[in-house]
Amino acid sequence: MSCGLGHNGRPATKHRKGDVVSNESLANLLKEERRFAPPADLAANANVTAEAYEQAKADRLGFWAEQARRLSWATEPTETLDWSNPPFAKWFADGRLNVAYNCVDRHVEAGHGDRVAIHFEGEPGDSRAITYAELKDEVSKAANALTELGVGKGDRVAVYMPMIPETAIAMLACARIGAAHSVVFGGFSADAIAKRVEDADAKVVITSDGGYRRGKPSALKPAVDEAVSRVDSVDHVLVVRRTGQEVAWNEDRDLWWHEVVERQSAEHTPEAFEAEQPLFILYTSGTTGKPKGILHTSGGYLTQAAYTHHAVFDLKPETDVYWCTADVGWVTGHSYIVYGPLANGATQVMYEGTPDTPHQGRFWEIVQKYGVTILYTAPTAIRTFMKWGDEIPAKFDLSSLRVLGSVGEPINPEAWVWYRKNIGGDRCPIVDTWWQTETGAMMISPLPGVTETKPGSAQRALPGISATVVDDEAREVPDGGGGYLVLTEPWPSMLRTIWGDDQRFIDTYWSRFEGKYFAGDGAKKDEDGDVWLLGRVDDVMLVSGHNISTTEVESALVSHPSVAEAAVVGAADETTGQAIVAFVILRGAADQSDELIAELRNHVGATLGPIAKPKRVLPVAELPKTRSGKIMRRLLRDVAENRELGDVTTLTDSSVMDLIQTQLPSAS
Ligand code: 6R9
Repeated sequence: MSCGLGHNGRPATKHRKGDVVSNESLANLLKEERRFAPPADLAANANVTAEAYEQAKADRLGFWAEQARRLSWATEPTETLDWSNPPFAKWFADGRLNVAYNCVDRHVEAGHGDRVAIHFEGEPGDSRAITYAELKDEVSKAANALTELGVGKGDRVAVYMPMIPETAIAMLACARIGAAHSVVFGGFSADAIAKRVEDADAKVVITSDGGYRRGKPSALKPAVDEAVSRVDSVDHVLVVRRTGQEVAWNEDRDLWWHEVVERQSAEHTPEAFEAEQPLFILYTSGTTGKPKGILHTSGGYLTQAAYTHHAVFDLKPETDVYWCTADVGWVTGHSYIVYGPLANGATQVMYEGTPDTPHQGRFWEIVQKYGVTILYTAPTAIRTFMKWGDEIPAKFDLSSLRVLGSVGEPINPEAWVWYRKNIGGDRCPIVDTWWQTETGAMMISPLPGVTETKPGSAQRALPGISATVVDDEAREVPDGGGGYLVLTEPWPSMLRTIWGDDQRFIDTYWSRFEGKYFAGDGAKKDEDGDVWLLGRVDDVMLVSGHNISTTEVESALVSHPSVAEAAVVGAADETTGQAIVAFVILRGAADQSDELIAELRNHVGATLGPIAKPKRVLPVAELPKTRSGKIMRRLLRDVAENRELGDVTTLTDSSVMDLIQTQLPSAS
């Protein structure tokens, strides 16, 4: 029977971890027919209409030059893009601006000083509203404090913080004085901090005593103490008091934020820097080896962060209450908590804690309390809410919501539909936004007032962005084909390099397909030309010569009523090259029987075709995830192949792997 899979007619080619897979299109399996038109009232008043695509197509650089005018420049740029030395781009190179001024001061000058910038909600229930005028004072004081500590233009500052307003203030203070921040996820180990501080050669680390997680204070400073003891570059550690827990103190090095920052003047004149002034470094772990310090600069980055936040969320700063549930330590927090929303003068919610503290309705209670209108979260969270049950969000008033966003992984169609129905009241459009740390801002996404959406597809490159899908020989695939996602033109918020390693920047992103940026994701185009993301190419499975996407098999599993979450990997197999091994979290009531396992295998076979039927289905209680909620399939592959586990330092909770291993029948 035909199951929609291509076959290269040869035995399975060797497939090693990290290889770019084979010479055949990625599988194109899942059929999704549901469609949702944009709500008429939203479409009628949308910030961006279909015309934007036309305008950007006719004159891409002119389009971006126009978007750059959303910002306030001390010197307006006359050049848009300098691509004379690819892949090293310069955007708006002769323009000068101050990023913090754009995110804070200009809103106060425009008469919006009383508008709330941040509604902070602490996990224990404490809350704080910070207006733009107050934010300006706080950022100015922190900028003065950093200057006093000897930090200046071109220096690096590491930030290791919980989700509290001081984190955004610290980032903006760095931007204000031209220092680059390097935010390290609060929760990474001392070793991970040390590597990042050392690589960036940071002078100062900003941290806190701790933050609240799962109902108790969780310490942060001890990890910084240990990390800093191993590196030479750090002169000072500035410590915010959040939990009041006891901390070790080094008199020569440590300073309390409330002592040093609070006594500063709230006056600080922002200096204008060139558009290509480094704004931040953010490390991505990559699959192997040393973390890559992704470098972003100022003018182009802020232009695209602000434009996409305006266009994709249809933000109306006077009336919307926006909430992005990401951690600031992830790029999503940089672009869509700090820079995009604040550049646009948004009012937003910032929440410190976890979604199940003190109860599983916490997110919905927050939506109700603040009247959140735009919610941006991740598929991992949505699947968790599905697992907890429809009755939990149903207890809260979610009628204020009008746009829902998703980011971080492909969203399974079933999770998409659940999100729309149970959170969005069947009325809110969902924007599934594809982008990366490296792209700096959203690249592929529906527009809420324009696009007829399809569950599971990020659909179309945003205005001004050029993306496509190519085969192994860099040829664009026709509609209906699959292959590799590439970006074919430079974009304003693109990474400028890997910090300290230009060659690695070229090798990693620009060498696979000449003249194109290789994103590392598999993708397909449907018959309408819309893009579907299929997961990381490193994770693609090769079974008897067929390339099979992890995403599609996982989505098929999640579409079964007994499965809450699934992660599939290809494990070495003597007969088929790789065999599909599925790890599944069953829904509350589901009984873990041999019959159910057989039913799940058959369900995948029936949905996608027999070749995609998992060889093994292993029920587990948890899946290994990064702090941004991505499943770490390589660790599951290690389990499935009976290997010692690789690097677990970027896991949220490393005990998950012990749990999985002890639960499994011998994995041979
Ligand atoms: C923003 C962010 C980037 C990788 C990316 C892709 C996956 C993110 C996605 C998505 C499908 C989406 N990804 N958004 N896949 N649909 N809407 O997540 O950055 O942490 O660097 O990860 O995440 O695989 O290549 P980052």
